[in-house]
Parts: sequence; C-alpha cells; structure tokens
Amino acid sequence: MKVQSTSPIVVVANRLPFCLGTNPETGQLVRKQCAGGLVTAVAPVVVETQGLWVGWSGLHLEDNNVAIPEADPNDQTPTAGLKSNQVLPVNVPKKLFDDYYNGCCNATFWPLFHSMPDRATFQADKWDAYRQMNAEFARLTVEAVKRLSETHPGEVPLVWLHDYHMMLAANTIREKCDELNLPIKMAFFLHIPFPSWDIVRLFPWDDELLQGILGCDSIGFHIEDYCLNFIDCCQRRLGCRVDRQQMLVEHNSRTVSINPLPISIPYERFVQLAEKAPQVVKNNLHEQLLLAVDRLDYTKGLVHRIKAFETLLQKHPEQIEHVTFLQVAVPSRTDVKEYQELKEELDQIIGRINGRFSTPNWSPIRYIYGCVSQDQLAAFYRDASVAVVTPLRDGMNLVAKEFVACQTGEPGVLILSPFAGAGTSMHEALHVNPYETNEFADTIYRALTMPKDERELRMKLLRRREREYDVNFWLRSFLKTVDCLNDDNKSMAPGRLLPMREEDFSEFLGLYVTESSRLALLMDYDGTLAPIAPHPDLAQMPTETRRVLERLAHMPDVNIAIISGRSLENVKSMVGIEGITYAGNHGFEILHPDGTMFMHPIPHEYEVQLEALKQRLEEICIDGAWVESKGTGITFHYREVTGDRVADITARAQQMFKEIGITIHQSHCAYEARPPVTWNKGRASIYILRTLFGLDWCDRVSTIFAGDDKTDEDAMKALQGMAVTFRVTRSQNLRTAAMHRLPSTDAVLTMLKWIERRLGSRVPICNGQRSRTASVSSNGNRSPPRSPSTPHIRSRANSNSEPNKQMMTINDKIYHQYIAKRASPPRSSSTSPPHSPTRSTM
Ligand code: ADQ
Repeated sequence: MKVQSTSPIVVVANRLPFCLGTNPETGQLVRKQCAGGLVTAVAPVVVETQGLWVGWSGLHLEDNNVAIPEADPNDQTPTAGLKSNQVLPVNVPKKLFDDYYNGCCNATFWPLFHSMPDRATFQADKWDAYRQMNAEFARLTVEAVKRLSETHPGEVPLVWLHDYHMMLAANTIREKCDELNLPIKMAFFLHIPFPSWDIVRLFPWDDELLQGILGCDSIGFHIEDYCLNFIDCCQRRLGCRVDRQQMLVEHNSRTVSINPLPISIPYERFVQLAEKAPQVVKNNLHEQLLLAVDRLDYTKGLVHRIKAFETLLQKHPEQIEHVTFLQVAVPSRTDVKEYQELKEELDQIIGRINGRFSTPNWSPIRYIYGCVSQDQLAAFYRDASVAVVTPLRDGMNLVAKEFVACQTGEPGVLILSPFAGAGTSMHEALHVNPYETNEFADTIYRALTMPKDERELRMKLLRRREREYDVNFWLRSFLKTVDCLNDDNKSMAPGRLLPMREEDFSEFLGLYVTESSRLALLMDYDGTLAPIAPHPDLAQMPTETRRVLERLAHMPDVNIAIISGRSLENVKSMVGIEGITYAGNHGFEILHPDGTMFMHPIPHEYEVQLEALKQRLEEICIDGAWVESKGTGITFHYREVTGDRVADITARAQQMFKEIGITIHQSHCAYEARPPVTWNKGRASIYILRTLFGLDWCDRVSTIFAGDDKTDEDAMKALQGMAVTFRVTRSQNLRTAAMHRLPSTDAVLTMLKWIERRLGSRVPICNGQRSRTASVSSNGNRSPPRSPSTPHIRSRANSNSEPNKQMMTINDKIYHQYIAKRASPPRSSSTSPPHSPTRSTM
C-alpha cells in the first residue's frame, strides 16, 4: 500500500539519494545510483509530495551553481521521479567536508555510538567543522522550506533530518524559520545505535549534542533501548523533565516525543528479486553455503566470525569439503587507516585459514571484496543454507531482513547477534554472542545440521514478521509520530508532557528534603521568582509566589536568601519579605534578617573609574541607550537602540570601557561594569551558608539553589555536589551546571509549593523569633541525591569561600546610613526611557 504524507517532506541527509559522477566520454555530470533502504523507502514520498532533498552529491564541485542533471529517461530506480529542482546539493570546501565527515562523523560518532570509545577521537577543530557543516545543511534546509512556502502555500512542511551527520542542524533551522514566520514540523531519525549515558558522557560537548537533537519535535531510534538511553541522557546530562512511559522529554518548554521506529526493507521487492535471480552459487546436499554480507567495518565483527568458522572446522573436521563460507564485503571508508588495517587483517586471516584447511577441490572461505548487484545479492541470500549476521554492534542491520525475505526456496537458518537492533525482534533466529568463539562455532554447527521442520518453522515466522513490518510500515509509523500520515484511520496526536506538577518535585527533591530537614533556599529574583519584564521596575513577583515565600520564611529551620544582580536596597524593596537574607549586586552586599551585613570591599581606584565611566556613558545615552547605576557596578543598556545605530553606539561604549580600564561583562543587550574582584554569586552563596549554619553547613542543611542567568551558574558550580540546583531556562542550547532545568517562573512557584507541602507540619515562627532549638534538625547526610551529572563531591571547606579579612560585618544602623548615602533607585538614577524592553542584568 502506498504511503502518503499530508505534508511536503524535506529530507536532509549527508548524501543525496544519488551520486554525481562524470561521464568519461562527454565529460558531463550524470546521476549514479546508490539506492539503499532509506532511498527506496523515502524517495517515493518526497517525489509524491513534491518535496525536496538536501545532501552532498559525492563530488566537490568548483562551481556552486552547476546544474544537477535530470534522471536518465530509462531510469527505473526510486529516485527517477526526483527532478533536479527538488535537490539542494551541499557544496563546501573539501577540507571542511573532510574534517566534518571523516574527522568527526566517522572518527568520533561512529565508534562512540557503537560503544567502542577506545576507537573514538575527540578533537575540538573537527567538532567545529561539524558545527559549520550542520549550519550549512541548515541554511539549505531553510531555503528548501522557503521554496515550499511558495509552491505549497498554507501547508506545513515536514523537515526530516537523518542520522549522526545531522545532529546539530535542528535548532538553527527552527530559529531561522521562526524568524521568517515559516511554520514547520521537524523530525530526526538515527540509523545507528544510541548508546548509554556512560558512553555519551565521554563526548566533551555532549550537552550541545543532546540539545541539538532535541531541536526536533519527533525523534526516532530503531529500538526502545536506544530511546531509553537517549531519554536517560536528557534527564541526567541536561536535567530535563522526562516521561519514560510515554517517551517524552521536555526541553525549552517544548515536549519532544521519542519513538522506537524499527527500520525495515522493501520486503516484496526482495522476494521478487529472489524469485527471478539466476543461480550463482552451487548449493547442494553435500556442500552447504554459509553467507555473510557486510560493509567492511570494524563494527560488523568480520574477524570474530571467521575465527568462529575456523573453530568449527577444527572441532568438526567432518564438515571439511561440505561447507563453504562466502564473505561478501563492500569496501568502506577506504581512505581511513583503521579500515585499511582491518582489510589487511582480514586478508591475512582468510589466507591463513584457507592455507590450513584447503584441499585440491575445495577452499573453506570465498571472499568477495566489492559491491555485488542486487540480483546477485538476492541469489546469494536465496541459495545460502545459513546467513551469519553477527555484528559486534549495529543499529538495526538490514542484511538479516533481506536474507529472510529472499529465502523463497529451501529454508535456511539465520544466525544473529543480539547486539544488532534486529536481534530484539527476530526471535526465531539463532542468537549468538560473537565474542564467544566456541559457542559461536557450536551455533554454526547447529544451524548446518538443523532438521528441516525446525528450519521451516523458524523461517516461516521470521518471514511473516518482516513481510508485515516492512519499510512502508516504518514510514507510516514515522509519519504518525508527526501527525502527517494521510490515512483513513485517525492519527494519534503526539503526546504532551503535562505542565510541571508538584509531584515532579518529589522526584527531584523527595529524598533530599524531608519533613525534618533544615532547609536553605537560595534563589535569584528576576527570571526565577519574578517573570522577566520590559523594565527592571516592572518585574514583580506574582502574589502567590510572595505568599508561599512568606509562609516558608516563617517556618522554623527554613532559611531563604535572595541573591540578585540588583542593588541590595532594590532587591529588598522588590521582594519586601521580612525574615530573609538579601544579597545584592551579585552577592557583593549581603544583609541578614538580624541586621548583620556583609560588604565585599571594592578597590578605591575602581570606584573612581566607575564614576568616570558613568559620566562618559551618559554621553551616549541616545536612541534608547541608558545607564543603570547599581552601586558597585553600572550597566549600559542598548536593547532599545534601533538597527542601524547599534554598531556605532556599542562601539563607542566599548571604547569608553577600554579607555577607562574597566572590563566589559556582556549581558543581555547590555554591558556591565563589575568590581575587579573574584567574588560572585557562587562565593556569596557559600558565604551565606557558612554564616548561617557554620563551617559544616553541608552536613547540617539541605540546600536548594534556583536561578535563570549566566551569573547564577557561578552558584550552581560552587554548590555542585552540595546542593540541588535548578536552572530556569527556555534556551534552545544552553550549557548549565545545574542538576535540573525548569521551564519558567511558574515551575519555580510549583517547587515552592511542593516544599511548603513537604514541610507543612512545621509551626510558623511567632513574634518574628526563629527558634532553632525547637526544630528537629537532621544530622544525617545532607548531600543531594546522587546524580551522575553532579559528581558526589563532599568538599567540606571551600577554601575559596574563606571571607577576606578586609570584609566587614556591619549592623543594622550602619546599613541604613549606608543605603541612605547610596544612589537612588535605578529608575531615577538612569536616563532610561519609560518601559524600555530591557531585561535587567540580574
Ligand atoms: P549499514 O551499516 O550500512 O547501515 P546494514 O543495515 O546492514 O548496515 O545495511 C547494509 C546494506 O548494504 C544492505 O542493504 C545490504 O544489502 C547492502 N550491502 C552490503 N554488502 C553489500 C555488497 N557487497 N554489495 C551490495 N550491497 C551490499 C546503517 C546502520 C544499520 C541500519 C541501516 C539502516 O549501521 O544498523 O540497519 O543504517 O538504518
């Protein structure tokens, strides 16, 4: 049955569905076929929906505008209907392509994803080439989407990214299409295994990689194991909220669905090929054919297999002259040293075994190093007594499926490795661990001597399954995941994760915060407790959040500290809750509820420079730019400045910072001046915890930190292993040291509610008196629940957090004198336009 998509499809793959070559006689470019399973399945739908295909042509063309030739009029392959204007070829310099393809895809991802990390190399320049190539693929994909918006107005194209070459393109495509107001659906399918977290974490840029894949709406892997591995990585490495049952991951406030989609083959086509193909090898009762077909790759287990065959001949000499092993190996990545070495090893071992066992009329191993035609392949499959498909690791493995499809005559036996994706569904095959040579040899023997009735039964069941779950089934299943299947049956809408609920926090915090815990709650203000607003003064904490915070602040053994980039007096007035600690200016000023205050000393020279900088910056407070005074720092905001003025104004501001000698800290459309001292929210957090709970705070208190900003990362890092940390973010691609991600300030409120419920049995503090003795403090282990993303470091004394001797503690009275002297609140001290859409740099 024909598979129909409701959306035009843009396939994005490393290769186009055909190669380009040069006709030696005419010198003209021609299409050369390289039809694999993917092309056979997907090309017809692309043709049918008048979609497009983005990929590399196989040639490095000098001229970027060279025309792609049309298909030969006699072309019968699935790509014949694909017109040249449906193809967008990627053409980049050879060096860049080589670094991306060989340097990163084949030297890093291929071995790593096949769980062979010793073979993987991790090089920053190759990863950078990968990034660049993905950006180029993304650029062409956006072109394709633009074209479809003209040819198919009103339709939402489906962008389908393929394989480990394309793991970073999605977010770029999404951002650009959003900008151009071009709606799309986007899906990704990985053809190789997705390994476990233990392996993925070896890749130094694993978070970027995972977030790259999560840019899609639907992600497909061959089997459930790979899906669960991926979900596990998203939870452990990125701190995403996941639903393993429904296979959903929440990222950047989107729900991404993860789907097991076992790829298959065009079953009927292989049956027809097998029925028509002339016999190419003799296979009689006296001599059985053992067949293996692979790309010559170290993951396919060729050497292990041949050694097992040698053991068979050794253990069962009666098989000599009665069995021949035919190994067909397609040359692969022949310019890579590792593959050349594998070929040499294979040549050598085959030579040795043939030398050892050959008789005048018989050689044990026949070895074809090259591509064979589809007809010939079908004949091999049909006439073989046993197919030995024993990769060390394989995403799916189509050879196993092609073999059973072609078994139209005398039934043979399939030997299959459990380490291939196919192993999870082809139950009636004889499964064998390719590393266990003896057992492997015994399994070959069992296959060669299996009674006909058992062979018949096993093969019948294997064939029935593959006929039903063929490549069209795969394609239909895929289209269903993106709600694009044109089918009489109503498609199921993709699942969604419910908004964050209090129960979610039981998973994050349940073991760490108990009813008897002494709790320290350290939180940023803007973007964490209060939603980001167009102007800092408008960023109000929702009433409900305020109420819960107030109630928490009144509970015994709960200490709250708000650590903000705002000035101390400003954050205190914005929050306005008694009985909590306030830290302003990224922790340079800290005020405890009992009035004790800490101020980090600021070099006098810097104060002078700051004043000078402020005056200079006032000169360029034009076209929407404005200066915010924060006491120990200032922020120059330029978000309001319109397009053509930005470059000039920012260049002038940069020059002023430089001339005055103050380092620029880039913030959201703003430049910040901060005191030149190594003090940040991290050190401030540790300082607060030590002040409140003593040197061994880590043993005495459960600490939670939540923040949304880059400056909060300092706290997340400082508290790593000693607190549960949350990063509030909607970013597509963000590196964070936090253990978990929260999508919004609403989720923070949900967390506060969960904490309140958890600690609900505590009596509120009366008359403002916090009674420590009345509380039950936990002396148990206060380390946060172990998470692989947060190594369990129990460093008790953070030597960096030792307060400087010059730091001072001052009492309430001095504090009030101090704030009275301070600059007035930011609004009045600035030349800010009213309601300027500026995110304060808190
Ligand atoms: P491959 O690693 O290439 O694919 P596989 O699935 O076995 O592995 O496909 C090989 C294909 O090449 C088969 O269609 C086979 O017929 C063909 N082939 C092999 N040897 C040949 C020869 N000598 N001559 C002609 N054709 C030959 C990747 C993943 C797999 C996953 C597929 C599809 O590594 O795990 O099954 O993608 O997703």
